[in-house]
Amino acid sequence: MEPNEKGPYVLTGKSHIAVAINAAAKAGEWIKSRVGAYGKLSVKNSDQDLVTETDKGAEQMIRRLIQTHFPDHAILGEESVAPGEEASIRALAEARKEEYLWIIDPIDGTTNFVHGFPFYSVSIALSHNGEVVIGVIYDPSRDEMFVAEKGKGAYVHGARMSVSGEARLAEGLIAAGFPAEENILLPLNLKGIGAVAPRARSIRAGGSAALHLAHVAAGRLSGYWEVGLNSWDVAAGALLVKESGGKVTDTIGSAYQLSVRNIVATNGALHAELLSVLKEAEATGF
Ligand code: 2AM
Ligand code: CA
Repeated sequence: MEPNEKGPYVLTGKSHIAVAINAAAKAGEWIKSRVGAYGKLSVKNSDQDLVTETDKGAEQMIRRLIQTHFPDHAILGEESVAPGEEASIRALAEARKEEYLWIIDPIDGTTNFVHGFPFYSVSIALSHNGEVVIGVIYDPSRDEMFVAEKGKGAYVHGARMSVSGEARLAEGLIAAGFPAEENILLPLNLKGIGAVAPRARSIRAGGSAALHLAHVAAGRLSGYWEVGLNSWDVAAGALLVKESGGKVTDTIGSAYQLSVRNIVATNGALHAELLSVLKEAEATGF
């Protein structure tokens, strides 16, 4: 290389993706060791909206690991934002102006974690100028690390993932959610479930948005939708699905971006059909 053609100089450079994987693995192992011993349990908005000392400890662990390597990057983590929809929207609106923003859900599926039901995950995304470029989701119960980098595909255990091939809802295994907020969000999602269940092959609701998205990416679910989520529930999973060849929009079909709270992620083939059933049922949340 000629002296005037030098690439960027990186001192002890550890890649973004390596740091994300390392943080998810370390936090996930620790979280798993705390099942049944999660520390103090508190409620946030309602009796259904839980947080434990383990959620907070895991977020601190992930923050420290990221800050060690990238002290200039901004970090948005679920447990550092006040509870409630308005606070979440405000926190994201401020944070998304940052060039590099890490978006963390230390435990996605806290209710499952508290009960010892093995369906929870660590979700870590990195956005660059508002676009997700790295998504990592770790499932400690199955020791599965789902990894995606924009433009480079998505992988689980080093194997390339691709979405499933079912072309019709009638052949699809579709996941949904039962949100903690019971006045608006729970009834809306129940309305959607009522409409989709008779048309799909079957419905599942595992209780972790991030893991649902990882399973759509891996071709184990045909699709997933849920109304009323936050950026940290879906940022990493949205990239996993896209890089596996799937489609991610909001519930009225607009392209995914960080502020999307009502998400639809599918194998692409049955996306339009799922959107139209939700629309017909008036279950889009718009
Ligand atoms: P959590 O465990 O990180 O809270 C289940 O329906 C999904 O909704 C989970 O991914 C869960 O993530 C998320 N969730 C639970 N309570 C929520 C709330 N009050 N607002 C938004 N998402 C919530
Ligand atoms: Ca969480």
